[in-house]
Amino acid sequence: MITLYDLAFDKDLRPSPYCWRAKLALKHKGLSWRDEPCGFGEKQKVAFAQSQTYPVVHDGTKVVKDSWAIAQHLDAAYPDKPLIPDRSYAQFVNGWADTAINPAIFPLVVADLVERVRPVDRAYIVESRGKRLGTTDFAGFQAKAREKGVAALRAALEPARRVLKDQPFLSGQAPAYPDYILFGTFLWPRTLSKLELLEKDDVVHGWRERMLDLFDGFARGAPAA
Ligand SMILES: N[C@@H](CCC(=O)N[C@@H](CS)C(=O)NCC(=O)O)C(=O)O
Repeated sequence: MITLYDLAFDKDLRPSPYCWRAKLALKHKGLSWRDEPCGFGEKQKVAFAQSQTYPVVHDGTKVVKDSWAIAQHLDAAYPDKPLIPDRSYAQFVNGWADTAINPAIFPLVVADLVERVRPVDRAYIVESRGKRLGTTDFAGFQAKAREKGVAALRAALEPARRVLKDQPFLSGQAPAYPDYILFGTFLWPRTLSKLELLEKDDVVHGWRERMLDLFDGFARGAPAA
């Protein structure tokens, strides 16, 4: 039995890009799991894993924290349908999404994010994200960020665009972990915000639609703002 500790917002929204990576990786393997929703203030639920963040996976006797480690664990424990056929490529996409794409999206949806946490988590998120941004005027910060930030994000996606001009998925003819990494990143704003990040004629938009269709529309059907 696999248990996934997934970050939960108000109305059971599940925006975490890293938790999405783990859920999509489990789906790719055809594995089912027990869902354990956790708020920001419920870190005691993952204390057994010495984790301060979600996702955490408890698989039999194995406890794994961090989405990258979870993907590697799944490939080691369930070798059918590899998630990471090319480690260097997947690691590059992981680092690119974490350091270039996620930080480009965060300012664009930060007010939507703060608004949608569980009420009990509000004070924590205002303090922690306020410290990160240097202001608690999240609406003002988000509005200003959107003026140039959407175009900047689209420009930052160019490496993916170049791959997706030649093939349907970042991983080739079929999706694998590099696709789940970037797609998880898009599910984060999709879950929290009405803001459209991509133009319809962008090949990245077409790819995102294909990803939304995977696993019988698993991600498409998830609750969103
Ligand atoms: N490197 C970690 C990052 C996980 C992470 O930062 N998760 C966020 C949610 S998106 C979290 O749990 N944050 C807890 C907090 O901010 O208190 C991974 O890949 O799993």
